[in-house]
Amino acid sequence: MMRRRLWLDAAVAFCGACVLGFAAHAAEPFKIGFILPMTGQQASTGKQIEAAAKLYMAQHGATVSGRKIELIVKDDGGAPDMTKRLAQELVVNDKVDVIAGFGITPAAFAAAPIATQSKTPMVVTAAATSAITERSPYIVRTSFTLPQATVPIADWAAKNGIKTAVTFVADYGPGLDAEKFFISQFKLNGGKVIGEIRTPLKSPDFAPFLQKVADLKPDAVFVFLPSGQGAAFMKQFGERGLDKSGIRLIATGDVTDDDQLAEMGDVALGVVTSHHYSAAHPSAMNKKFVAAFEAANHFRPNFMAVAGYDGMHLIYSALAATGGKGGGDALLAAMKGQVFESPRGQILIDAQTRDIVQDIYIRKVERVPAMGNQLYNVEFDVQKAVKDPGKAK
Ligand code: VNL
Repeated sequence: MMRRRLWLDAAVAFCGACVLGFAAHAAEPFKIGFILPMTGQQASTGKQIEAAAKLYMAQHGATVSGRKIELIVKDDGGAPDMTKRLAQELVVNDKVDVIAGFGITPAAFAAAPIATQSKTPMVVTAAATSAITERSPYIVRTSFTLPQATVPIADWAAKNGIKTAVTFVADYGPGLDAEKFFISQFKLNGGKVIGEIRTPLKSPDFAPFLQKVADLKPDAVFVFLPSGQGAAFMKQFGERGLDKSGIRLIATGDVTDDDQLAEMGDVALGVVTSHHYSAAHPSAMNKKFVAAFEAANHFRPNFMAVAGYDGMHLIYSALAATGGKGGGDALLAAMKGQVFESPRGQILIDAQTRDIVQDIYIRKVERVPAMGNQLYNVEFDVQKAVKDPGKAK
């Protein structure tokens, strides 16, 4: 009896040490450093992604495998020098386990060398130039690529009586990707591109460029502009009477962005776009996501929000796969090849390219009586499991 007591006491004492040791380990938080444009021209992208990351944490808890999750959000104002400095500070001073966000391509490019040098996984939840994932072996993307979103609308256009087109893109990485892949796919389908227009990224005045479109009289104008510029574009398109000119407007879904679509008004009706996410995507998971997001934020989630939400999922499940230990290389290995259901549909992180493989939908802007008679991108066709065509070259 006595001996058993002793053993028991010893076991309890030993286990107590165990728990203490574990507690010390568990007390160390797992830090995720988001770098986002919270101010400036791309501020809506920062607002959407931050809101989505917080929603994910509220729904899934702030602890993974005994590690407390700490979210740090830094504002780079969309300025790449600032992005680089913040990435350095987050890695060196804050000792974050993952960096994430990156609202525009130049910001993602600026942070890539820091990810490589420090072996820190870098989850890109916005920027969408194809080449980004090639800038560091530590980059993983949950947003999309412009070639991926563009090829399906070039197919749709050619099959729907559009024979001539003018391209109209923001003059930097993603716009040049959209232009290149629209032209090659549209030509492959027998179409003819009769004009190529590029608009400045910073504070563009679309009027002179729209005049050029009117003069060229194509069957359609294909547009890519980054999230946040769609409403201004659509307003000027309408003011110049282009919506009644017989020139069809087609675009990637960045233009009929859910963040601004409700305010665009009737000028947006009937615009056909291709993209990976619509707030009106009719899955059960998306309906729950949109309802929870709107209840928490009082605005509609857009494609940036979904990429932020899925970026958090990717990080949570990678951390769980390492049993809470983390570590740059182990996390990265656990992110590669992940397949999961997103509010947009099923997605895959391609283990070879670390880029996202996803369905691309063809959608048309309509008023939806069942959703408060508001404007939505209503999906009517899909290309399944589209890999980034930019990687094939
Ligand atoms: C980019 C691409 C930015 C698509 C976007 O919105 C967008 C980019 C800010 O790669 O810079 O819709």
